[in-house]
Amino acid sequence: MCGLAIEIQDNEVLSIKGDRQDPFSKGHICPKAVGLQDLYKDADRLKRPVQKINGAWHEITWEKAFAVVCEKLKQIQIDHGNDAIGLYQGNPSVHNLGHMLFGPTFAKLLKTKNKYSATSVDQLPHHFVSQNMFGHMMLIPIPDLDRTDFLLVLGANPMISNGSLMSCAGFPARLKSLQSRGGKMVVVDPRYTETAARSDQHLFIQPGTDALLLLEILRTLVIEDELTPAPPLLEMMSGWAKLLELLEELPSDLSGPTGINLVTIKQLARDFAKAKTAVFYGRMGASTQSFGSIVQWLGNVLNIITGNLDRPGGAMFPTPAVDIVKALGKYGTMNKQNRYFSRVRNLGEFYGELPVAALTEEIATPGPGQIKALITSAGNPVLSTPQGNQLAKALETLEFQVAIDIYINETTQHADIILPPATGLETDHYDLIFNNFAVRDFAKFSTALFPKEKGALYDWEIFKNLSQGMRQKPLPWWRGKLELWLNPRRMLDIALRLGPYGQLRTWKPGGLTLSRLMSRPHGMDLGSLKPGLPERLYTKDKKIALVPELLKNDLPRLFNSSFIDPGKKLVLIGRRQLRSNNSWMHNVPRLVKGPVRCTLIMHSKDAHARGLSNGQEVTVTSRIGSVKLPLEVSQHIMPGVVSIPHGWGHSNTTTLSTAMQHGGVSINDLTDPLQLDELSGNAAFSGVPVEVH
Ligand SMILES: Nc1nc2c(c(=O)[nH]1)N[C@H]1C(S)=C(S)[C@@H](COP(=O)(O)OP(=O)(O)OC[C@H]3O[C@@H](n4cnc5c(=O)[nH]c(N)nc54)[C@H](O)[C@@H]3O)O[C@H]1N2
Ligand SMILES: Nc1nc2c(c(=O)[nH]1)N[C@H]1C(S)=C(S)[C@@H](COP(=O)(O)OP(=O)(O)OC[C@H]3O[C@@H](n4cnc5c(=O)[nH]c(N)nc54)[C@H](O)[C@@H]3O)O[C@H]1N2
Ligand SMILES: [Mo]
Repeated sequence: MCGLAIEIQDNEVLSIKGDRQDPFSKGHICPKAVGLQDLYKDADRLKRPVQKINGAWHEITWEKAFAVVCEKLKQIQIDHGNDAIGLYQGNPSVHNLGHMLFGPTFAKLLKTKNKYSATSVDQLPHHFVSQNMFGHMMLIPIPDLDRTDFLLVLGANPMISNGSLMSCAGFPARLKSLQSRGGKMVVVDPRYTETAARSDQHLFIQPGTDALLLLEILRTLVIEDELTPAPPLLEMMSGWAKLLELLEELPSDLSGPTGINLVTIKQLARDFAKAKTAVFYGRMGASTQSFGSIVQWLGNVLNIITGNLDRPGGAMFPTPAVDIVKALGKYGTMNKQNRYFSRVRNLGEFYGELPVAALTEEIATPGPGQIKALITSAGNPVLSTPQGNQLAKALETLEFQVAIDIYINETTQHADIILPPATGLETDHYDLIFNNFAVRDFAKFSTALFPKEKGALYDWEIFKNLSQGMRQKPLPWWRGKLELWLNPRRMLDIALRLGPYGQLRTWKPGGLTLSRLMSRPHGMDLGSLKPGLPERLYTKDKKIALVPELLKNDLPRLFNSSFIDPGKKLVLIGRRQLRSNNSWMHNVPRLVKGPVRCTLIMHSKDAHARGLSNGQEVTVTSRIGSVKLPLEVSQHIMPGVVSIPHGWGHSNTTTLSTAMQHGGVSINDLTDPLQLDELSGNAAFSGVPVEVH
């Protein structure tokens, strides 16, 4: 979403800089954007479909590839039933316009219950909680970063990640302006992160205990300080009495397991409440833990009862040019959860997806409904999902595997056929999804800089062909014609016209169309976030559900949980790095050069107690497996906590020449598929018990 100014000559990139005229990113750029030129030129990137025959890869034509894939998939469904096909969609699928628009049709045609995505190793609790509190799984409150006076960050590292469910295209500058207008940022994180280093206050927290911290904050404000929302706000919610009751009946002092003392927690609560405006922001570390949904719920409650929901400087609902909440409309409100369950472990679905922590067992466990064929698109689950090493083994037992991906990597190397799309600088972009989670309303269309290679296909063209091949019956003639006519630009144009600023919605001259948007290559600023409650709520009674039953009923699991004493045993967390992008940009030399980054960070006290020293190779062992990597002794982590960055572990059987040299190990060879936020099914990566030798 950051504007880029790219200088080119013929087919060569001369320079990539931040676009200062972009009203949203204002010149911000990160190393990944500079790396786009290397992706464009990467000799390891696939341009033609490849098929594995007797262990060796051969280029084949698109016609043959589509024919083989569709024939195989259909045959497997005839032999074993529809659910025998598994589908996993990875992170770039939501950052890719064509994939977003054409992937869903194909997914639906598969008629399988075995659909998975990166959502259940990421933000699933946010959707789950929004569904239950606001009535719509995509109606997610976003920090109004540019106007807030107090930003409370739990489990996020926006100095590195640039904000997530808080798309802000240049967090460092926005933080600077927050602090220069007298605002404060408090960071609660088991590691003294790059963001913590820029904060006004940092608190170490024992991984997985944020829910306890938030309950103590709420008890302080509501019970001790008798905070009561103003009548208009009370009118807008249901469940205030239930909240009072719940907080009154809390077990005494919950602070112990958090490692933060109660006095500090109470002070934090009061600082938050007394700030002119304040906002709780919880992300990966707060979501991918055993109580991820409870944390997101209580964080929302904190924003709501302090009057900070839907007001400038608090948490607000964006109004982007293509409003996914409105576009999904009723679909997003239908409470599609737990309609069916995973075969082996009975994990509930959410909006047609099962938790990806169940994928390995669904492939590896024989019986009716077993996955026999897997399709992955824009994903690398061997490196990104719990017990990835076991998944890799399971993939070898499949009857058929196909990947839509640009690389032969740790996951796609197990495939029979890979269908590679043209991407990056070769493709148009409009951010259909992340404008819905941005701190400012904004629209920008970036046209492809270079044409795709002759004979190459885009993701959307691949999906179009696959959909055609998977249809059991030909479409009625008019649908057929429509399908032929549709492409991402045409679809986006319609969506923009129908959107909140669109020509068809506003009927004003100057209403948004794609051509109007394209005439503004730096993008269009659509203003600060706008209040919109209660109208925007999708709950039946048009009120915020402050204490949804499902969440309240999950509290006993929290209270009965046996927490590890802070500092007593070692627990593992992950981390993100500025020059990494999950698992897939490590083939870009400029993003991997320099000192080894895949290290185990451990507090000096813990290292000393084990007689370990900096740089030494150590073995880290969890219930699932063990990995060896160099130790990095540090003061910048909580004693008792160790950290491995996620996205490494490049195996030398791929064709990623650069990534292989910088291999590292995968944290997900240690993470445990049984450790979940049981309510939503999201993987709980934070706080995996480990031993280090
Ligand atoms: N332990 C631990 N595990 C984690 C995380 C963590 O913090 N800790 N983070 C989790 C999170 S937040 C996420 S989002 C996931 C990410 O996990 P995944 O989505 O499974 O994996 P990525 O590493 O993003 O891999 C993306 C794949 O898409 C391909 N690709 C890139 N561009 C395109 C394109 O335009 N089209 C197509 N078809 N393919 C493309 C790349 O080659 C790569 O193979 O990992 C999760 N796993
Ligand atoms: N450079 C770069 N940017 C990225 C990505 C990338 O790979 N590289 N990935 C993108 C993606 S897919 C996503 S989802 C976003 C994620 O964006 P963020 O959520 O901002 O990124 P993380 O670094 O995963 O932050 C999680 C933080 O939670 C902390 N943490 C771990 N366990 C706990 C816990 O139990 N409690 C608390 N309070 N904190 C905990 C970790 O120490 C870490 O600092 O980043 C996006 N941006
Ligand atoms: Mo993510």
